Amino acid sequence: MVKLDADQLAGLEHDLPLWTREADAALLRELVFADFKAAFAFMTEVAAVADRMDHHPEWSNVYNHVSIRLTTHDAKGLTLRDVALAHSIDTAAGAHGGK
Ligand code: H2B
Repeated sequence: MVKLDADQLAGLEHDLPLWTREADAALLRELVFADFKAAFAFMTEVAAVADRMDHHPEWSNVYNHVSIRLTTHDAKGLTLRDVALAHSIDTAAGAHGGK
């Protein structure tokens, strides 16, 4: 897996506006749901997608709040796998009322 180049990194702002970036290392998103059940349903859906992709988020959950960090461990930075997973997460978040 190849790390994103400077142009690709710059394009993320437009492509994934709900995510912030830790330099070339990671994408970050904080989500809030109606309650714990909604947050966990979201996480369950993302877990299935992530496992199919063999690409897994770093995340934590406190009640209705989910913090997510995406990075590619093998590449020691951001790759297109993180971008693909971020898009899937945005879709799942929308479906579960995450803000
Ligand atoms: N997830 C992430 N985020 N980065 C990786 O490099 C990675 C992964 N590698 N999930 C996969 C699993 C690897 O460990 C297995 C053996 O394919």
